[in-house]
Amino acid sequence: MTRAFRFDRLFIGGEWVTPIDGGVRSSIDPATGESWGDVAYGGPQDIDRAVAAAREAFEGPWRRMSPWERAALLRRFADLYAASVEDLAQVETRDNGRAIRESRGDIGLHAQYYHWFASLADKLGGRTIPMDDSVHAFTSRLPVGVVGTITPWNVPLMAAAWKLGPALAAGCTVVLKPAEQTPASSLALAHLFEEAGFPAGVVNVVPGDGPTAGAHLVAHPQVDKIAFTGEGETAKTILRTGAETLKRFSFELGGKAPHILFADADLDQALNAATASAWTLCGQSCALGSRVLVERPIYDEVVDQFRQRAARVRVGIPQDPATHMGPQAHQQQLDKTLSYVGIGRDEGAELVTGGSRIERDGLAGGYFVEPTVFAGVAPDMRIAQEEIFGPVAALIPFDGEDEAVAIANGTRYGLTAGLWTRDTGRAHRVSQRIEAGMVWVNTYRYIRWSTPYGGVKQSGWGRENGIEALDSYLETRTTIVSTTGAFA
Ligand code: TXE
Repeated sequence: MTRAFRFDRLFIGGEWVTPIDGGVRSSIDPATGESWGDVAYGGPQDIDRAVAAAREAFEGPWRRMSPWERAALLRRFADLYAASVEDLAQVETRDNGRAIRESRGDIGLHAQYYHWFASLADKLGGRTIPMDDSVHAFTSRLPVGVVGTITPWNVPLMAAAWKLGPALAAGCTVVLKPAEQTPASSLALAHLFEEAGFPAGVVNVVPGDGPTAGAHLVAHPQVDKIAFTGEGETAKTILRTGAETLKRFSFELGGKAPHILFADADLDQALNAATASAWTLCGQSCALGSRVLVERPIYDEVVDQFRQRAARVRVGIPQDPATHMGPQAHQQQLDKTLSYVGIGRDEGAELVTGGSRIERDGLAGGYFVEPTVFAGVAPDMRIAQEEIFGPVAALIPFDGEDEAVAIANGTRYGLTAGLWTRDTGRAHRVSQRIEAGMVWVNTYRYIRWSTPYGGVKQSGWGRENGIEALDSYLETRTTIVSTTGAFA
């Protein structure tokens, strides 16, 4: 690592401060199960300080700054981010166990998210509304104010980029509370905001526990909006906590994505995507195709290919560039995944391969689990309905388009979906019928700064990325000016 980040302080009001009612505790390396360093976490009083700093910055220097100056700052930050990819990737991989080759690839894209939103910061105009001659009516777009961003442990830096980019471009200020399991990379991010020269208080980073620091941020009357990524049940708790202050919410809440393989697909490409999607990030991403729907004529071949390809996944220490798949990010997630393997067996699904913790030399202390494949999965089984968040593929057979669509839509989720076919008409027919915020055809998990991302049904509210992302960080004000001075 070339850059020395410090993790034992909170970043509030432009300063590195010791927690008032939090503390400092070990962060666990999921590859060893042991502490790798001390990280500060905040309590409610620290959240109060951070919100006060964000409010002051919002009312003062940030609001006074012209949009093109805000854009320039965001670009400076993005350049620093681009120059720090390796350092950030090392921190994230140490803290959440993602294979370094994946961290480098993913984090290598983030600077462009910030650049793209910077380019929108000075283009957020309103519109003129045609009326009669007696009034001039127009709208303005205004920042919602102080935003509390609550992020998960699977992709802390990506979740931060998706929220901070549009929030800062819109003119909001931010209190970022990363997940308690993986707080370090968000504190590294704070160093870059400091170095870029952002006014004090525009971005504050306070790691902390969900039910204390997180809940306090949600309830805070000086916070205008919560941008959250995490579990659906947590979102419902957040809604109840935030109801008293009627703040704005955006939610990105996971999925159980159908990845549909029709018999006429380019099978090699489809299998590359479907197997990568099963094991990327050790299965810990809401976008992954955890339900693989396979048309009956190719079902046996696909099951066999999954078995063979699972055997070729290199599970290992995440810092090793040769490693494909690291450990689960923390002990509870490992336990959750293993418990779902038991559930799948009890439900009568066929365990084709995997399903166990890996305890061979060098990996014994970590939270490693085998790439796992279930065949003969029925659409209503729990392993086909509930988000496991582990490297577990559920292979479900189907006959024809109608059944594929019915199975695809048969969960409470609706985040992403993929389908593979050489039939262009079918590609359009089926993709139009799928209940999901994002549908990929003959590709999978293509996500960029400019492509709106978010869920329907219980997968979320609102969109991240794309111009649409700005909507949830802006209010519309309508101004009506009389041209006559007469009250009519
Ligand atoms: O998520 P939580 P968990 C899914 C995945 C995983 C499961 C559990 O299936 O196995 O959720 O993960 C903060 N008020 N996803 O329990 O609890 C918490 O501190 C305010 C899907 O870790 O939702 C953290 O910062 N904040 C997902 C954040 O919420 C609270 C990503 C997420 O934690 C809070 C992660 C409260 N009362 C898990 N309670 C996705 N959509 O990608 C917790 N938090």
